[in-house]
Amino acid sequence: MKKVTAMLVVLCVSGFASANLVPNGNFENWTTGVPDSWTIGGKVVSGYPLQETADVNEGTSAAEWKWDGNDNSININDMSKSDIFTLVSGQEYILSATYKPLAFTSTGIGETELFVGIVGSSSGNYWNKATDNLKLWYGHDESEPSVGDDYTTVSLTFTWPETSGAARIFIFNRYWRGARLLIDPISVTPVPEPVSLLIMLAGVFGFARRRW
Ligand SMILES: [Ca+2]
Repeated sequence: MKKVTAMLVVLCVSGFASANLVPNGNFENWTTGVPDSWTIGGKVVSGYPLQETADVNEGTSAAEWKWDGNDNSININDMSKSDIFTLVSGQEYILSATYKPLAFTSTGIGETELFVGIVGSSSGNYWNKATDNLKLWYGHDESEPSVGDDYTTVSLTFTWPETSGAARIFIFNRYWRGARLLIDPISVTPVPEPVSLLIMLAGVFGFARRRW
């Protein structure tokens, strides 16, 4: 019984921790070659992202992205973005992205960066300062993964500073031309408070006592 209870706790905690709020953030669902719940825009090359089913990090699909220019001068609302999800004011979250560089073309401009960030409904047309520094790939002169490396996860913890409501993930390219990478997945997960974790665990133990 102890073994079963321990298994239940592990399952429950891991299930809670993996509750990704980003719609189709794991890129598992596609319709006619387009990832569900994503609007593709900005300098993404026509036809991308592609569904990748052989080289995946989790599940059965990843998304292969390619850019042909710099998104710096483009209105953020025209860039690639997820469908909306809800964030709660004052709640702590983890923003995470797992990616794998496939190709790189130096622009000679200097640092090459791909950003993943969040924009809320009350923030208007600007990058949210709480999450704007999740850079997927800096380029050759940084100690970041480069072509040939396996999937790498980068993440940051933030507290949502805006009013509770709708938010979107934006993917933003800066100084990054002709480069390709796989992303699988992008996630936003709430950080469980110790109290709610204890209540959850107590519920699991109570359930185990009744059942066995
Ligand atoms: Ca996936």
